[in-house]
Amino acid sequence: MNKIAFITGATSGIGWATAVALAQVGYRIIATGRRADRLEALQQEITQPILPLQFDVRDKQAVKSAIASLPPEWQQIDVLLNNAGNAHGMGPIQDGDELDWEMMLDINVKGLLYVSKEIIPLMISRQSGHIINIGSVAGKEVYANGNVYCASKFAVDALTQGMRLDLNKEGIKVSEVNPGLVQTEFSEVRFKGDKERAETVYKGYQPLVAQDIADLIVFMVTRPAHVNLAEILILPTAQASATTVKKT
Ligand code: NDP
Ligand code: 8X3
Repeated sequence: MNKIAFITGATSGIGWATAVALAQVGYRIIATGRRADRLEALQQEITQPILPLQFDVRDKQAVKSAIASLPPEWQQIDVLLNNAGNAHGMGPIQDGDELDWEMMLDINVKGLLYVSKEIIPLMISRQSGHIINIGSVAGKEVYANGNVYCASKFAVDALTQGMRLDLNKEGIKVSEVNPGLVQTEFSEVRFKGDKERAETVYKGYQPLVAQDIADLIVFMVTRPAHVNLAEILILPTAQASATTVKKT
């Protein structure tokens, strides 16, 4: 196989696990994120060719120049995994912090757009490709105190539907994976490094792990050309909906 997957947020959690899993089934990996040391560590873990690209998805110019710098042999991207994202803070809307709001909208929504804008033309030129956006159960149901994070993931859901409509005639598959609670660095980031608070999110039930999502993505990208798993909600067995697990 000589396929290429471009993964945003490959330095941790779902993105890291998917980079490793896709490499194991033969993909060459373009791994992106802000943390250079993590990109180096990922390179050590993967035996397939891997190209690290360090940029912040909020920085439009950095996104453009990183993708423009791809050597010709790395430009035939088969899979784009739009995964980079996080929640920042959790609380009632009236107590919301504008910087947190900006981070979530700039990273989860605008960052996804900036990266997609640079990669879609490469896919259109080949009339082929598969874009997988990581949404969330929080993009399907709003939970108390989730307000702006949920809004960012509702936006990912709308963008996925829009991309699928617009890119269908270009031979590009567009899919969305909507996980429930997955134990990653997600809660640590949400609670600004408070590990104890982050751990309480996963106490008393078995959450998903990043590998569960990676396994699903491997399944999605290995379906025949005529099959698109357009949207998948994947929950821990212990979670019935976005609202039934206490998050703090
Ligand atoms: P992690 O915190 O473990 O990983 C987040 C990844 O996003 C990191 O690789 C991080 O890289 C990257 N990232 C964050 N901000 C930026 C930025 N400004 N520029 C570039 N990269 C960035 O969390 P998860 O693996 O859990 O999250 C991955 C995706 O899954 C997110 O979109 C999240 O919303 C979604 N999700 C997570 C769920 C969960 O319960 N964990 C459930 C449903 C959806 P770096 O810091 O190196 O830049
Ligand atoms: C992450 C899952 O339920 O904490 O998207 O919002 S949740």
